[in-house]
Amino acid sequence: MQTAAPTSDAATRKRYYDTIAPQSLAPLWEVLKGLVPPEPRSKAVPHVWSYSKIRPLLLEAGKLLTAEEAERRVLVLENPALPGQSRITPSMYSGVQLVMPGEIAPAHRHTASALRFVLESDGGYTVVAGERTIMQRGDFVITPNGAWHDHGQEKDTPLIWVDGLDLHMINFFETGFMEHHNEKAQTITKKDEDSVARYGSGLVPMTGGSPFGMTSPIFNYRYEKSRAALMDIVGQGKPDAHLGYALRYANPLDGGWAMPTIATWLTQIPKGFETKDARCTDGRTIIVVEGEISAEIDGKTYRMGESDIGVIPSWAWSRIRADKDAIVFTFSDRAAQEKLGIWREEKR
Ligand code: 1HN
Repeated sequence: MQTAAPTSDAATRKRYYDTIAPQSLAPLWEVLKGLVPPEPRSKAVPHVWSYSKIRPLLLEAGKLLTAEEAERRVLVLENPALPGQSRITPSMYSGVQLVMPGEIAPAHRHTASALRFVLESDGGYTVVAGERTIMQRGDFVITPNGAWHDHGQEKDTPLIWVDGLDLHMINFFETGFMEHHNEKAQTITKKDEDSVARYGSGLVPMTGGSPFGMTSPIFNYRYEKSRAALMDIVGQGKPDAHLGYALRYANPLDGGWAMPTIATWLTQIPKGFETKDARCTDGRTIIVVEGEISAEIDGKTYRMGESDIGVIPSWAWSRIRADKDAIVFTFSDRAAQEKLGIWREEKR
């Protein structure tokens, strides 16, 4: 077969590109390789934030402005490769939020779904769609898309948690709406633990659908319960080679992920155990709840202790060794990727 000779030189092509540009036209062949890479090349980099560094800086912000002034008093966890974009990974927002004693973070609602993973709380609460839940360390709390939510602290200690939001997915699709409530705190219309009674005991209502569409009707997955379940399976059979002992948070109505876009799970890794190398297309944020781990991400080792937060970008090889018995909470954009049929993983 004969190979076709180039038919034009670079200067001629450049003149052609200049001709078509004013018509809002561009040559695909100049950009095709970048548009369709052979495998994911994340714009994010691995990173670990030490809670002992975050905490005093966050408390300093507590003296700088009120939760009401700020609307949400949060230090954004910015991926070092994506400064100024409020992204921990390209698709996910994350930050560390502080509510000071006596404060209320005012009620609002938006299209983005949010999760809270509680780091410090003595009596802090959030109200979601008229139901109040007291938050404790390790609780995984959901604000479903479109649900009114306000947070408060009536005790005299700071209330601190990690936020994870799908807002870059929402903004990518240009589907975001936001509204402020006309009251600082929404009216509580439900009994405490109403959702737990209806959905959280292996029973669900005989009639009616989910109050939150595709999001779990349980909006506080209490650490006390999750930890007890996890610890009950520890030592029963071998840990998963790539995860350790792992349980995922599930929507009791359909068994799927608790949130439509964000996947969440909890793992226990026994001291001395090291997971095997794996990589997957979801960008993951990990929070050490208990113990100490060494996370090896793309060949670099990061030591992490309690409340430290780490990010593992899409398609980065990683493995975790527990230096002390460890419990790790993870959230990622896997739930959205699975719905689109594009999630992939590779294991060694
Ligand atoms: C939000 O609503 C909260 O409700 C926290 O606590 C962080 C970041 C961006 C947009 C909305 C909250 C947020 C947020």
